[in-house]
Amino acid sequence: MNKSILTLLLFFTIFTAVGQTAKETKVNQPNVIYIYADDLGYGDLSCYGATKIHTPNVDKLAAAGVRFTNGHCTSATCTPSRYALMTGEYPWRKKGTGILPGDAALIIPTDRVTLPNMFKKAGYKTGIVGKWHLGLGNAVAKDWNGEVKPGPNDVGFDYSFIFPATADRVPTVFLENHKVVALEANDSIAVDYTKKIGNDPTGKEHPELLKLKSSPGQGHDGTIVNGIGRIGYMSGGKLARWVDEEVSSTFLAKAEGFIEENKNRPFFLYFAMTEPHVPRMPATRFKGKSGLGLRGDVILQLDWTVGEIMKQLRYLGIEKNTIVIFTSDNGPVLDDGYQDEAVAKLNGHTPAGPMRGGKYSALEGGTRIPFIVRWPGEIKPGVSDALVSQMDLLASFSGFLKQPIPAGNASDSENVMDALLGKSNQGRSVYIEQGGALAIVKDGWKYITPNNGAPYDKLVDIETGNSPEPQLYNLNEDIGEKYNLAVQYPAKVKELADLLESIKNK
Ligand code: NG6
Ligand code: CA
Repeated sequence: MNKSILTLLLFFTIFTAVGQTAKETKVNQPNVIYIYADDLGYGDLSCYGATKIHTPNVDKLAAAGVRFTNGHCTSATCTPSRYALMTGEYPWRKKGTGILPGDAALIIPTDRVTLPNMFKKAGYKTGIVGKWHLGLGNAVAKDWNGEVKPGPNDVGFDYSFIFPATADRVPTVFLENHKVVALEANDSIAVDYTKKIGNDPTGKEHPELLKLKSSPGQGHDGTIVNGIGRIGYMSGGKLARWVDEEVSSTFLAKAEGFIEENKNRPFFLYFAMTEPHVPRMPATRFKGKSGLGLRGDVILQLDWTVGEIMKQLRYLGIEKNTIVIFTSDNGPVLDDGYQDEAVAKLNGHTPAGPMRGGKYSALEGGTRIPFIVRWPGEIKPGVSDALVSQMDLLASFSGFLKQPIPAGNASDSENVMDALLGKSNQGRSVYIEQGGALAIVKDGWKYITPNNGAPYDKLVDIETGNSPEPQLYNLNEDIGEKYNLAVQYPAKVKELADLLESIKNK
């Protein structure tokens, strides 16, 4: 064999080996897209039994993946659930993890293992597009006109395109990699949650200017932006303010941009949608389409958006190599502060499905939400009743990607990867749910700690699960938590109360 043939052979061998590694890496490092709905209930999707609304795109995800009937967020509101998703820790262990105002400081530690920095360490490109609601900067007082940090890019995201808090809270602007998008130099932004600033009319002073009226007694009467009263006050940044009807398509475009840019390497995308959180302001083409009012319309918008992402994955040829997880940050609510006819046009729809309670509640409707995992070729489609939590994604993917978690980090997160991939019916065995009160679930038994909070939240028309008496439910037989068995089973109550205490003190 002469020299040049040898060189050629050698080159060919190396080339093939490299090719194989690349392919192997792909199988071992699938892309992960985590789609997070905001306030979507267990019963809000047709694949979870809804008959008054049709969500064909999410249904397709479910039909091709595992649909969990016992999937959970940690908490019945947004910030704590997102805190747990990021850190792998129960949010109630840390003070200040309740619903944050739009000017709050960052509550995720920058020196700890997080879901995105774990992916990053494993070689992934990481991005977040959508609702953040975990605070920005080091303090409440901050300059919104420079780089607003620390923020998502300091806790593990290579790329971020977010809004700071909720769609109903100021500042109503997007930040891309910590900078307010489209901010003009001569129109600086200021934000205040204690008093009115600037000259913009507020909902309180000028209700006649509102295109969406706030519900009596539910605030939302601060600065008016785009005809909608917000929580909090802002001035300046006129060009930077979003138009609610365009928020969803803006997020979609940014998510698609991130996927396109990273299609050739493993990526993790946290796509935090704003639907169906208030204010519900769908794009024109979805208005009136659901027959259930604006809340139904934005669920159709959400479903369509999920379909667009799936279409892009197919188009790019990375569908098989991408795990898509779809879930929600807390249970459903109808009237959450605006007169948007969510109640009047409900038409028999049951947002929490068979569950009692909803957003803000320690009852199952608060934290049992849609949870779907899809990975074509790797996951056998089916329905699973394994108990899984969003908080478990950190330990599960760390195990899967062989990224050990240093002690003292993500200590409440459990590796339930086999359950997530539908290979096992065994999820976690014990779980703590956070409404106003804490509740603990084990072997289908649920104990809600006694407390003196109001049993019913009149403003949002939701049972909170609060009671001065201990509550014990057998979820296996009574998913609707109708029969309190605490008096019949005192030993069970004690066992669960003790277990809860020991987990709290761990
Ligand atoms: C509540 C708001 C509600 C919503 C919620 C946060 C009032 C009366 N209600 O305080 O409208 O913004 O906070 O929702 O202000 S979450 O999904 O982000 O947790
Ligand atoms: Ca929410």
